[in-house]
Amino acid sequence: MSDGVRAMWMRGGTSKGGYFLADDLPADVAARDAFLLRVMGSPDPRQIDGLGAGDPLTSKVAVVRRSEREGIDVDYLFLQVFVDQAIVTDAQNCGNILAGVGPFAIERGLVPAQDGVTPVAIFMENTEQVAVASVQTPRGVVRYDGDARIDGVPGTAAPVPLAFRDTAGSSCGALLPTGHVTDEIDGVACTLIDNGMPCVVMLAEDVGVTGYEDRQTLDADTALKARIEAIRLIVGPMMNLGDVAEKSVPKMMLVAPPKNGGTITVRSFIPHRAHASIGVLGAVSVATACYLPGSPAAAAARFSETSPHTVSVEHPTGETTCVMELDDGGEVVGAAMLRTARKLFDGTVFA
Ligand code: NQM
Repeated sequence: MSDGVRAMWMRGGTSKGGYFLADDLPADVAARDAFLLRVMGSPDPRQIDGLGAGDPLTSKVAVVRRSEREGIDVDYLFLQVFVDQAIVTDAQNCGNILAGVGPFAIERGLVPAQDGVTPVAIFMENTEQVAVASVQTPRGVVRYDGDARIDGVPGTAAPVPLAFRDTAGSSCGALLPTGHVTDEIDGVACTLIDNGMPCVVMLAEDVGVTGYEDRQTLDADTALKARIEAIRLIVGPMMNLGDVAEKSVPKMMLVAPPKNGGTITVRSFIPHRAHASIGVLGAVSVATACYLPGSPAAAAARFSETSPHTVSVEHPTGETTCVMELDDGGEVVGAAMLRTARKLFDGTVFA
């Protein structure tokens, strides 16, 4: 396709990508994916011929449409465009890119802005679940600047709180798809969990690292990567995800006790690159694992006595706070997170 397509580029949380109206993209999935590969410049480790920036965290797409569902404003389909393979997948959701969906939907006229804060109810097509984003709209205009700070992003911006409910089993059919809190895989105690994002949670020390390494060190550790990829390939079918060789899930989460006053430390692989921080729903899934007695995450977690429902997840560039909602039986039923988003450009992209 040589004709341009209307697109908005946005930072959503600690990720970045293209936001499209569904009607502006080819309806045929193969044509859409071919177009998006060209736009991002994939496959190529540098994505030099596109906008992708050579990192899975900046090679992301949101496809948004007005919703016809009761009580829902917009439907959001997340697409991960692989960097060095010609793959576009809808097999995972993304809570960071989600942070830009509300502002984008208002800017495109899909949701009327209120004076103050506009709640946007978003149906996440990948996992068929709902999130509510609260977008700052003083005098009916989306506001991007503000005082909210999230680690992994320089400076401050307008807050975009995200609320999730009932995300358990988003892709795996159950919070614990094997029915166990812990499964031993290749000699490593793992929790196979899905509270919005399929994740494999294990103690970092069980795979020979501390859990406090930086992203570059982890990315250079080919022996570690081979070890956790072997575990990932085994657990794919156990998590009802099938053969995951060419899928971006499950995410691999190496946990350790907190070092900076948080609840837990996480180094995540998504799945072949170390994450610069942590994914939103990935953090919610790890936070949920902290409440499962006997799990590796529970062993590493140090809960605050005064705020037992707050899980501060320490990651390579700071921390992410999840505010968890538990029922009377101590089960996690909801979570909220603070994100920010910023419009970077609005225009026409060519493939
Ligand atoms: O877990 C990266 C990100 C994500 C996903 C990834 C995310 C989430 O940081 O909800 O946000 O896990 O591939 O954007």
